[in-house]
Amino acid sequence: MALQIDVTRFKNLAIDPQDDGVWVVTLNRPAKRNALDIDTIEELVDFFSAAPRAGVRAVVLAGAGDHFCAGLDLIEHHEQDRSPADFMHVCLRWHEAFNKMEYGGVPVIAALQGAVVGGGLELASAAHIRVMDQTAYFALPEGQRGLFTGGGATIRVTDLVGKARMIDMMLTGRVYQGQEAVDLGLAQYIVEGSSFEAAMDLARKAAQNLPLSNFAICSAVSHMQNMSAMDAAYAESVVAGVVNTQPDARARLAAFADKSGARVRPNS
Ligand code: 1HE
Repeated sequence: MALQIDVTRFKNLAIDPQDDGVWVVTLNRPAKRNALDIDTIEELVDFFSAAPRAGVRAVVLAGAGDHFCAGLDLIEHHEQDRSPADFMHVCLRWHEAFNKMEYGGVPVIAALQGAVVGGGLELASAAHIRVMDQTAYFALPEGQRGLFTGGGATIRVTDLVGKARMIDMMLTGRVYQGQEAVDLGLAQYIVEGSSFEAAMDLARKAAQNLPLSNFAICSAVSHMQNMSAMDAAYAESVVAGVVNTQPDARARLAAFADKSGARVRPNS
């Protein structure tokens, strides 16, 4: 039986399950520009730990207000005057949350607007697809604040933009926006209107895939990046063995064979 997610237990996230299996998860502290305090991180761990076993077919991750996320809650960090060990444990909780997102097997589509900065960019980069609107901008201001990234940017943002750009962003606080951000790989889509509506369209499309296919796409690809090419090829064959023989795929294959299944065509 599927796990139940009690949406009323979330305070900093607004969680809205929709009929088609797409769940909208909204960072909901717009007055604080959705800065990530420790309670928000725990709620992300909670939701993304449960989602793969709760029948969630896809997630749209959004931020309330004009900004997606301002990163680490600098006020909380300042007030708590943490020890090195304390902050290491904070970072480990961030990694727990973001790894659950990236490796959980449920497609996560981030809808971006305004600031996607510091830990906000670390959060966005753990999503599988990023959609930005015309207001969205990306930066890593940690260097200017006397800080360093602790939520996985050294891995995920470097994967997206490459080592030289990553170091430049950190050293100089360089801001990327608009089409240039897409060209660099910080987002896959830029839209004229609402990034939320565009992310919903993509999520509904992904949710029509069989869950086991999506599980493989949204966990195996990331795991395989961590393996040697030899091991990744072996793991790929094992995953394909399971996914490509799933009984639920037979109807889709039959539709292709009897020519009722959709063909792949270029965009008109
Ligand atoms: C915050 C935060 C925050 C806003 N922590 N409270 N991140 C940063 O360095 C980004 C810091 N934030 C900003 O540069 C700006 O706030 C924004 C560009 C995001 C938005 O600007 P604006 O003019 O709309 O808002 P504001 O007036 O600066 O802030 C509004 C409120 O949000 C204000 O609180 P108020 O109670 O005085 O009204 C701000 O204090 C609050 N706020 N951002 C806490 N980040 C695991 S390591 C990760 C390392 C990092 O992420 S470093 C953080 C990088």
